[in-house]
Order: sequence, then C-alpha cells, then structure tokens
Amino acid sequence: MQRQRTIEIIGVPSDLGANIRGANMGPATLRIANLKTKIEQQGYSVVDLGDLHVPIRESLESKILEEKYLSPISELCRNLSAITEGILDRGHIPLIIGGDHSVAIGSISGILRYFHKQDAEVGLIWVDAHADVNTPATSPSGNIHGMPLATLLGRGHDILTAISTKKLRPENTALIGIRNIDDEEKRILRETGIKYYSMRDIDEKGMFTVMREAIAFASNGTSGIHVSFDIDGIDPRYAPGVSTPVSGGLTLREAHLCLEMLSETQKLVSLEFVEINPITDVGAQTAHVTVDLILSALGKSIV
Ligand SMILES: [Mn+2]
Repeated sequence: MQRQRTIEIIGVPSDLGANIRGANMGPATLRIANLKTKIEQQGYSVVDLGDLHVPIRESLESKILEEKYLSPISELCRNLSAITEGILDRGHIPLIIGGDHSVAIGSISGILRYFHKQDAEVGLIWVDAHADVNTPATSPSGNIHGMPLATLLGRGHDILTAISTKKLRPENTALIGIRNIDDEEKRILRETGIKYYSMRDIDEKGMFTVMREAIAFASNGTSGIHVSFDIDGIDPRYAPGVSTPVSGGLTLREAHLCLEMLSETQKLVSLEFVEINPITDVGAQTAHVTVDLILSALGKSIV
C-alpha cells in the first residue's frame, strides 16, 4: 500500500452475530489504543467516519433474537456495503473495525460491487481460527458470525446473499489459520473450492511459504486484495480478548509476517479487523496487538 494515501476508518460496533457479548466494544478499544494517530505516524492521512449505527440488543423484540438477529444484521450489512463501496469510489482505503465477523458480509459485499463496476476481480485473504463457512442449514448454533464466508460465496440467508449479486471467486480466496471446524462445515469447505491453510499446514510449510502461495492465489487475475482478519486467528496467549478463543493459533510473529507480506504486494485495497472483545481481554493487550498488526498491514517494517 502506498503512503500519502487516505485511509477511512469505519467502526461497526455489533456483536449481534455472536452468542457471546462484547465484540460491539471493539471499535472503541482500538480508538483508545490510538489507532488513528499511529496510522498517521506511518505517513497516511486518516479520516475516522465514526461508528455505523447498530441497534442495542435489549431494544429489540424477542422475535428478532429467535431469528439470531438476521434482520438487524442484514440492515447494518447493507449500510456497511454502501459505505465501503463509497470509500473505494473516492480512491481511499477502507479500514473496517469490528464488531463480530458477520460485519464482513457487508464490507466485502461493497468491495465486490466496487470491483464489479470496474469490470475487475478482487482477491481475499481471510485469517481465522474458524472457517466461517456454515450455512443456516448446517450451523449448530445459528449464529451469523459463523457464516460470513459461505454467505459471500452465495450460500447463506437470502436476505444476506442479496446484498451483492457479485460473489467471491473461490479460486481467489484463501483461508489461513483454521483449527476449529464443525463436521458439516468441513464438507462445505471442501465443496467451495477455496484455498485453505490449517494450523497444521502452517506448522509444516511455515508462514512464509503459506503466504507466498495464498498471495499467488489471491492475486491471480485480480486487481486488488482485501484482508479480513479475525483476531481469534492468533493464539489466545497473545490475543486473549476475543469472543471464541481457540488454542494452538498463530504466533504474534506469524500474524505480523502474514500482514507484512500482504503489504509488500502493494495490492491491498482494503482491510478489516474483527472480533476484538474487551470483556475477555487482559488489560488492553489485544487492542494494542491489533493496532500493531494494522500498522504492519500498512507497511510498517522492523528496520
Ligand atoms: Mn471469523
């Protein structure tokens, strides 16, 4: 990503896609960890658009809870898709801060629409402990934060898949760091045709080789790459402040290497960091880790 460019931050304070509370406070904790100033120190101009409106759970009817907040999530994703599309239209870089991972349905739908207008394709790197390819038919919990990747590939609630008629191309989509996948989800993952690298693959090949391959897949025939980074991809020793921690995850250096290599491609067009949960954090450790990772994605190098 080139310097002197403008980054527009949009916060999405939603935990409606998860059954564990707290990810709605993620955007606030990143701002308190000095996100804007630290990005400016890297030579970018930064506009903080503030937070998207998300309804308070307790203000919603119980009927909406029973459908796992599908209607408010679809409304906020539709709004978010228009915002990310607009940021790209202005020639700026969207930085989406969540919020649970269901918000990616909105952000990435907007990105897909933008590239579709240019008659171009976009690649996706998705870092996560989970595969997020459950569908309403397979999800054991029904929580929408377990479904965003499937939804963007066209397999999900109709009201959510309708946000973008353009779908992700599986051959340009790579999932990294997975280690906790439901049985039915394993079948869907293989069916989708996306590229995936489990922690076992990272152990065997090393993060450098994994990222080289993933970047090649995401770059092939595309005009840009979006990164959707679920902080639970990192081992909870380093990032305890997430809603669904799974041990055996990425080390801090593996996570940085992933983003440093993505930055070096100069093909990153937008970024998203989700599932930061201050309720389960130790102090503000995970917020600071996330800000440091964002700086690596924006080109901060050790030397
Ligand atoms: Mn996720």
